[in-house]
Amino acid sequence: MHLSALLVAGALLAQVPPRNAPTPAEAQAFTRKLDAELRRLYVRASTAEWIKSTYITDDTERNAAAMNEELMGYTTQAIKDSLRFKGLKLDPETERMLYLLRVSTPLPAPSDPAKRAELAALAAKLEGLYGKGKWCGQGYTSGVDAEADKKQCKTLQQLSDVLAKGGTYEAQLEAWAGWHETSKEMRPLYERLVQLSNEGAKEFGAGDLGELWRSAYDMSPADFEKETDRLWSQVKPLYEDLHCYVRGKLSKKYGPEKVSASGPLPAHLLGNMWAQEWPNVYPLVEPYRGQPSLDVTRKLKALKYTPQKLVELGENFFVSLGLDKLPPSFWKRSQFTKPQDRDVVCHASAWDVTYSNDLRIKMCIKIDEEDLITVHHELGHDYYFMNYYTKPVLFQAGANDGFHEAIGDALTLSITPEYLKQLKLLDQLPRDDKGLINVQMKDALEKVAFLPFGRMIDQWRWDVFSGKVKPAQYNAHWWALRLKYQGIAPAGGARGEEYFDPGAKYHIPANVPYMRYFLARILQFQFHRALCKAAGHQGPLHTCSIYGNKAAGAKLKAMLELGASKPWPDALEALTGQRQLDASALTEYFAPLQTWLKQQNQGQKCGW
Ligand code: X8Z
Ligand code: ZN
Repeated sequence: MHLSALLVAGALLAQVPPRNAPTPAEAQAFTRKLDAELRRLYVRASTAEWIKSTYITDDTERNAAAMNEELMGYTTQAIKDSLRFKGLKLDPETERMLYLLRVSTPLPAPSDPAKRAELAALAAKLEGLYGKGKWCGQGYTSGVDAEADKKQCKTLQQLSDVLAKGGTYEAQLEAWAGWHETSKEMRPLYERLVQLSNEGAKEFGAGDLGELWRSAYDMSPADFEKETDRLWSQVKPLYEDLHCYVRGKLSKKYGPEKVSASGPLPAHLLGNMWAQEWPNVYPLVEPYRGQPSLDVTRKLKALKYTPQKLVELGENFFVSLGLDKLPPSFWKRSQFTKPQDRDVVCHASAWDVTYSNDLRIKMCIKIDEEDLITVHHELGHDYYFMNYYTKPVLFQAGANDGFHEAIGDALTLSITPEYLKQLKLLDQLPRDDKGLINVQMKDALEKVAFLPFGRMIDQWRWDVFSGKVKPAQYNAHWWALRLKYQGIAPAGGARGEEYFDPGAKYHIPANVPYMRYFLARILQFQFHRALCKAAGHQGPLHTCSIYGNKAAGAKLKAMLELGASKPWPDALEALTGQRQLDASALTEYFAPLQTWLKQQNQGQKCGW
């Protein structure tokens, strides 16, 4: 045949698709069916998950694993089927659903049914181990009377209380070390989870699970990693200033032989099991004595706040912005307090169990300032759910997962001393610049101290999933990153590989990706700045409260309603006018404190 005739035939072939070639219409039909099937499976899985988390037994664990197994099997197959539509010109909605399908699960399963079942069982078991975790100490267990032993054993809450109160160096070390005993038995299970979920990730077309997780941000995995580094470098100087100042105070209290004036901070002395947020050391580091008290916890207790009342206070904030009240079912179905008669997962979470405004929170609420903040955080999730539940299930998610974590937190930035005084949770307002520095110090201990922790957790997992770090280096690498990012080290020298310290943090055994919290710590200030602008706020950012402002509420609602239907830069732009993540709102907010810290640290050799 003549060459030009061949070309013509080729061109004709290109125009007329082969009979079974996929079409855009088929892709649309595929996503419609996908939505219906996923909805059915999500509801079953999350119902079983709710029951398991509020009542941990072998039976509820097995039941939840079975439901997850089914969902995982369906997802793996659906992703494979969807590959038929790759390269086709699709409408944006269909295209986005197929994209979201691929990144919808943090735990991708291999298609081998036996491996899938094993992975589902492992995941349920690991979270259960964390939820049931107790430290029984040496000499605590009789081994005869299980009930009596249980009473002697200490829960995470009890051990955390020891750290929060900040007793002796030794008492805190004992509580810290005790909790870090509980995760030892997770190690072999976690190792297997890494193997199996990595196999799953490869079947999803990713190099490893870390890469799949980094694919969920509307940019390449490599670009996302660069973004997290860029953001960290924006806030690192502020963290180092805070670290330096706090170290000086700790060194003074415990002595330079226990806390060196130039080295890392001992991991057990920051008032928190993971040294992730430090507000509990506020009394130790308070910049100025003699200013009005900022002790909200004392007031909450004095005013006889109940868990229910704390949640109502949170709801009231959202309602003040013009958002709806929570549905009556929320109040019936939520778990606010720890049941006495059974093991539950106390780590706070928010749910829409049936993807239809079936909102709940699950917490073991304590009456203190920490949980006042956490209640707002969880309600932020529920208000996101409330505003997008009519969408296809794959769009029932945050613009990215960092957005979801940032909503409630952004509102807590409006919990100013003025707002607290209105609620009688503070007697007096800070009087002057000194009072302001006190307030900022307290905020920074929560928000700024968290940043390196938020950045490092998934660095560890990325390195584990990629194989860069082998099981024999799990613990060593964990502490290398804790040192690098947080400037924190375990007391008493290196922790060997007989420990599995990552497992002592909920999100590792529960397999919840963590970079979302790092993003959220930054995004919440970006949201706050935009909401304050919408509210017409004038003056420094740290003086703004959007409480009661309907214009700010309308802006927020417009973003919530999008769910995950658009790439996150679109959602960010709708609220802030910016298409990039930007930590400048955070540094702007803390500008007065940073200036003050620099003065205080003069002459010190900061860093570690
Ligand atoms: O896990 C949570 C929430 C549930 S999404 C309570 N947070 C992270 C943590 O506790 O480690 C909120 C702050 C960071
Ligand atoms: Zn959250």
